[in-house]
Amino acid sequence: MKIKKYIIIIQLLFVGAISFSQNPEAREGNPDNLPEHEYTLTLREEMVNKADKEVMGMTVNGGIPGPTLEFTEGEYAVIYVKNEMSVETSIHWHGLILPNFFDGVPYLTTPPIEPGHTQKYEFPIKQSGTYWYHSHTMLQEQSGVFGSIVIQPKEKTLDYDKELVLMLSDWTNENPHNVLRNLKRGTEWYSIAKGTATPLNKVITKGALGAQIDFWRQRMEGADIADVYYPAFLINGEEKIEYPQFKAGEKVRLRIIDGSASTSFWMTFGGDIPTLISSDGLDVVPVKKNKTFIGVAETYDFIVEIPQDGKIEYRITAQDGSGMASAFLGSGKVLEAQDVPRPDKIAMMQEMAKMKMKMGAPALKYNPGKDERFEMKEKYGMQMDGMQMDDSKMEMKKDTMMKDHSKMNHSKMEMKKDTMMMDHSKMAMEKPLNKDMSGDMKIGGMQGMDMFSEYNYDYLKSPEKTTYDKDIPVNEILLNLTGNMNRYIWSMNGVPLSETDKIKIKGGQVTRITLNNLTMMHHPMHLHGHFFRVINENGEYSPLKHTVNVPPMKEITIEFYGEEYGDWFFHCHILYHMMGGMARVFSYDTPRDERLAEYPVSKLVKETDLWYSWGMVDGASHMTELNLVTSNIRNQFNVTAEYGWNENLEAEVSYERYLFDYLRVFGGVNIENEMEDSLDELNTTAIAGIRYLTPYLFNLDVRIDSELRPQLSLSREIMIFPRTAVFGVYEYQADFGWVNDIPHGDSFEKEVTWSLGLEYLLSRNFSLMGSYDNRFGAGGGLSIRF
Ligand SMILES: [Cu+2]
Repeated sequence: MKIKKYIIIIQLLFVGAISFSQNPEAREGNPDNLPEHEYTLTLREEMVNKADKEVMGMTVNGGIPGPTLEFTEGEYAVIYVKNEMSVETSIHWHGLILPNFFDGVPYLTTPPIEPGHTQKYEFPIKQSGTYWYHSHTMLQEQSGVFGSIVIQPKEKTLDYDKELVLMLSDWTNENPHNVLRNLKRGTEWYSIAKGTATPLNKVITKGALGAQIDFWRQRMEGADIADVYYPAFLINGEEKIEYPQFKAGEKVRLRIIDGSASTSFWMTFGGDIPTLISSDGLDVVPVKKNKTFIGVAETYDFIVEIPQDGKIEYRITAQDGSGMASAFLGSGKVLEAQDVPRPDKIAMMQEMAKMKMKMGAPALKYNPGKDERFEMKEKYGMQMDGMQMDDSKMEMKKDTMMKDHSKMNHSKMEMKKDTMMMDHSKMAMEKPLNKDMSGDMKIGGMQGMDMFSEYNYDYLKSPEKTTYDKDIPVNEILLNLTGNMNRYIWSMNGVPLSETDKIKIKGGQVTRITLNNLTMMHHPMHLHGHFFRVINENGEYSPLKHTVNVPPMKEITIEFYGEEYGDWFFHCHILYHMMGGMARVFSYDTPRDERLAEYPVSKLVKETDLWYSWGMVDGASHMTELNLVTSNIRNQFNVTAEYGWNENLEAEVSYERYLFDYLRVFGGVNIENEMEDSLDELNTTAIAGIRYLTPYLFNLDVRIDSELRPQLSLSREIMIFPRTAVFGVYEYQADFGWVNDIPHGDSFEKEVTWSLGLEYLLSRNFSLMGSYDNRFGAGGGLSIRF
């Protein structure tokens, strides 16, 4: 019923969009004199105590999370946002259908809020449900700028007594900008701190060396689930929180919002199985469901009944098993929520290797202007070859599958859904069944295909049909989700936001987007200002959502009817992925709002291509070394200097340009001592060459210097034990006497340099190291990262 209303409203809006598209301002204000509901949000930088530490956070009205904004459908929201911080900010109203100008993406739709300024947002409330707000300025949401929005329907349709907002979040004691810098430099520290690192000894113990080598061949370290280390996960700002006010027999509507910067959770409930009633603010066909996944920025509403004999534990477990938080509803003895086991990353890697997944789709293409979306989809991801099978094996296969599913699920219904999901997932099943039945297929392959089926959305069914009229033209868009863990660049179709134009969409059309995830990570994709259908097994009753989680190596199709105007942001809601470039602007190609004249969208785009700098100093008994790197998406500057106490020196400054993920060209200057163990003569040469990350993750450097001496070097680092890495460098330089005089009788001179060492990570910034270098000898000391 409500959805029908909603569709009528947006259809009216569409008519409005046509008549007013030349003047968006005409669509704003409160011409119908709706009852106004006013709030003021004050943003401050202040010390907060979370995870047992006082650190600087960003609060809304003094808290993290900020206050709940409560409205009733049909009201007119007037919200003043006061920026008392030292940096500019913004607020986005996540999931609300509102005039483009108030969507709150700075420089795209809305001016940023300068320090000391107050911005007024105003819009009619046209929907009901559970939503939220957060800063859309860089990583401020991670620091605490978020809160919930609850909109009551005009007439209550669901039966419950009380309600409670549960705002989920992840908390770091680090400055979020520093977190991103650490991700860019590729330190292993976060996975060590989380206890999710998979060093070589663990891989070998589990018999997964073959899979590991297969991953390395594709330039992947392993199956990764989450990147950032968080000392705490929070529910309404606490790791454990009690709600004793609920009495036995009361039905409580839980409004759950994942306001995390980068953490998705498994939610489990103690006591009776709760009823899921709504997703992303909109009602769904009620379904009894306990263990439920919530992706970053999604919202789910459940109704629980407080038991006679205890309190319900509502638990969130971080997707990678690195932590949890609980809320308790009611009083008395605890009815514990089910444990969610930590995912086995090594087993995942083994499964993926068996599935012959083709990884390593470029996050950064050589020519971003060239349309290679379809080639990319064909070439990477799930491979069809070698996945055929004969009939008898197929039977056995199905059997195994069924058994596996019944183990996992509790009802025949769910089992059916999972099987359906496999059909949807575009992979092996259909093709071998319909076509060539010869060949073989490994059992593991099939089990592997199941790996991410627990993330399907088939339990979400809209109470009303959500299909569009068949006569409406459809615009198909393919977006491969791409990423590079080594450099922490995230993109779509191999093109980060900074290297692309807006994607044009049209009013009066259905835009159908295929999201094809070619990475090892989940991406919760959010479209501003629209609800889209997430096509699932419910067909015409597929649910409407504003955020959809796309699991690794899976494909999901969404579609929406264009009835807006202006530009709308579409991005991964893992903030660090968005800031790494996984974002697009969908544009109705209507005139830009004049109020944005001073706020070019290029500023927003540049924020996804910032320069990050890091460095390292080693002080050891045989040598000292300095490394400095400054890098953005395409460019990098490097300074390295090694000095042996035995008076050997090599220093180098270089600039490199990334042609694509793995290949860069570079030029620079190198200084070396001429004679061994003597600094009397230093030789300065210009250098130029290429650097390439090879399959199996070796860094290859091929160069020539101004004395026309070619040189080749290879280096590699491998985590062999928890916290312990081995590293090696081999360098071969030849001199054919093209410039230099070489001793009579020789046709060339060679110089071989090599070193081999061990590093033990003490903390994020400190390591113990020991190495042998054929120039400097053996020794040990301390490494400091900064
Ligand atoms: Cu992402």
